[in-house]
Amino acid sequence: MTFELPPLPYAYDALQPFMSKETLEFHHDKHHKAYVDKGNELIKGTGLESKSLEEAMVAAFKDKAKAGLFNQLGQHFNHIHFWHWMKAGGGGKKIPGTLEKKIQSDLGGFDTFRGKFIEAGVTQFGSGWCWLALDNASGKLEIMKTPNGENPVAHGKTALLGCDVWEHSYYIDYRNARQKYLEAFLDSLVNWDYVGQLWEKGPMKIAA
Ligand code: MN3
Repeated sequence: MTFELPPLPYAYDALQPFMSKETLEFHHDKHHKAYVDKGNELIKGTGLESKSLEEAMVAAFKDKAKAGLFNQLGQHFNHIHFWHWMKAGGGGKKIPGTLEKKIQSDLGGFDTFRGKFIEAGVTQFGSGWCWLALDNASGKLEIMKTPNGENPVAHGKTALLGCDVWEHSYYIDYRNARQKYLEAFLDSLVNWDYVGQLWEKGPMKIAA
């Protein structure tokens, strides 16, 4: 398939003051677009062209010779969801349905989750992501961090919530204060309705 850059699901200035119009213009129009363009270029001739994004991404992750392609597809997948993981007036502790109880039983409650998620993001050395993931094998929630374009799906898990800790995601608004960005993400931006929808869908199992 030919990958396409989806439009932002809100206006470029919708997340201000927590994430600026300038950040979203660069992040969506330049960075996400580059992953889509490069992914479409690198997938040619690999035999993965007919696969879904998720299938091609997992297959590329398993083949070290396709590491360059994986980075682009992983980042395309991550950003498609990242835009939906935020909304104006988001954040806080209002977690939908059974997910709240699951966070309580598997992670020790919201405050512990919040602390561990921020810690994962702060301690991801260099570029990458921090995650709330569902381990498909154990059925347990876990906090993860991954480098570059990696994500829980590549590791056989389900991505429920991810935060981009590449500098391009926060440097315009927060400079080097990655922790302040992560706090703003959780306290004022997270779209828990979208996280709840992913949770209700259940394990994301991708056959490569
Ligand atoms: Mn990014």
